[in-house]
Amino acid sequence: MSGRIFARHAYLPDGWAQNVRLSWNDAGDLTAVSPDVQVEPHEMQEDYIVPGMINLHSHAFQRAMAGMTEIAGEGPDSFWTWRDLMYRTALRITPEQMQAIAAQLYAECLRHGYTSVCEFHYLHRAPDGAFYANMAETAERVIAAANETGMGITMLPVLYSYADFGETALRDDQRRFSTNPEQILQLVQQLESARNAQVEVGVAPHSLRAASTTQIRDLVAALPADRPVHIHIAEQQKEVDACLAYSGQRPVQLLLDTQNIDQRWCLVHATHLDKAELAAVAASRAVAGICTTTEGNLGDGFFDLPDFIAANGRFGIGSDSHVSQSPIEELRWLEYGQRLRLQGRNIASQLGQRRVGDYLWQACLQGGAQAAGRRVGQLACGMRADFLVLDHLHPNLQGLPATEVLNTWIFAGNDNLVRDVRVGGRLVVEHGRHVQQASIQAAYLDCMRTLRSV
Ligand code: NGQ
Ligand code: ZN
Repeated sequence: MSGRIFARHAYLPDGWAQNVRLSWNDAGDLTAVSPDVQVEPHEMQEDYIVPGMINLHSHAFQRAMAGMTEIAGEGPDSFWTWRDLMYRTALRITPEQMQAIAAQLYAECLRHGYTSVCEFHYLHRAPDGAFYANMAETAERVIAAANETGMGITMLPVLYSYADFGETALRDDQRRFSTNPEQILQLVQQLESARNAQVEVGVAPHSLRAASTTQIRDLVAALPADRPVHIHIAEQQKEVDACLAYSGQRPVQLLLDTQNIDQRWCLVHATHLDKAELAAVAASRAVAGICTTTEGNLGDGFFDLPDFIAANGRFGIGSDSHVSQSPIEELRWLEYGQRLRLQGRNIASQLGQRRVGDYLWQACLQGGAQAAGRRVGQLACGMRADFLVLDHLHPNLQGLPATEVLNTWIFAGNDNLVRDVRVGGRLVVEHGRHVQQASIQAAYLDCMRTLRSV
């Protein structure tokens, strides 16, 4: 439904503007963004409106195990021991559960300020390793959850053919992920009819471990040119070592050498980069997909944010394994990780933007929008009407100059300051609650009861 709203302060591409009217059409696209206008009688009015954030990396099913792997095992725990536990969960999820978990997750993400997600989806097959009668069954379930909750989505069917470098055969517990490039292209084809202003479809070779460089080249070459391509890269030191042993090159080096890396690419994690790789990724205009809370949870290491910013690198944030559903926590950790690592302060900033919160929100909107391949991330004509109304009555925000709003929201306190959320103009969160919260939560709890009972 078309609509409009008046904001005393709205965060536009150039920063805060005053007395802004936002208008959108039936399709959910902004048709006018006009600053310095007079409020009209009976017009809907708000204090602070900001663009919704893009969550550029998600494995929705992992929401069901968040918090369940924080128990020390017999030997030293690591990313790899966590992965074994994650595979156990992955083997049990039914398509119905997939949808219930994704809907709960997306409703939570919306409530915290994400309005788009890039879903790195690899649970394609049934638990016995056979495809479902409908090959796109699980991908369609995730898209249905996005549509149900109002979340904008970029569905990325994942190419997963091998267990490790050198085309090692898949492990038995990876059987649900098994795909080749032809199958991924078939999935993309099948999902074509789901595409609209809310739904885009790209692809994701899982990693250089799980897909060969030839496969990746073939897949990307066969994909329509404007579609996003995401890949996990250099998340763990062990992966870097294995890549060196296999190819003589580090993962990012190998990727840059064998693929045409440009702005359609999102390099997820990109944690372990040497200086040359960092400069090359920045120059490629690809987006680095940083998932701070998951990277912290899994003990990955630090992304070299200051050098990447200095090289004009593009980046965004993702909640990945969903130990957090809040962009605020993601950004706070992103900055605090750097402060702890470097024993300094106010790291994420640039000459033109000294305010860390503003710099991070803006940079991640741009990087996230590019990674999503959708018209999102800014309040401007022709873009999706995806925005957040912040709670101006909260003591942290009441009477606050707009210039302090993002820093205060991101760095002070823990209350959720997102009051209302609109995606494509549609009201999906009102007074802090998702409009379908009760039914979404009931289905999720039902699903969790079943999952926990086994
Ligand atoms: C994933 N997650 O695909 O869910 C991965 C683990 C892997 C993260 N990298 C599996 N955080 O990398 O092999
Ligand atoms: Zn991931």
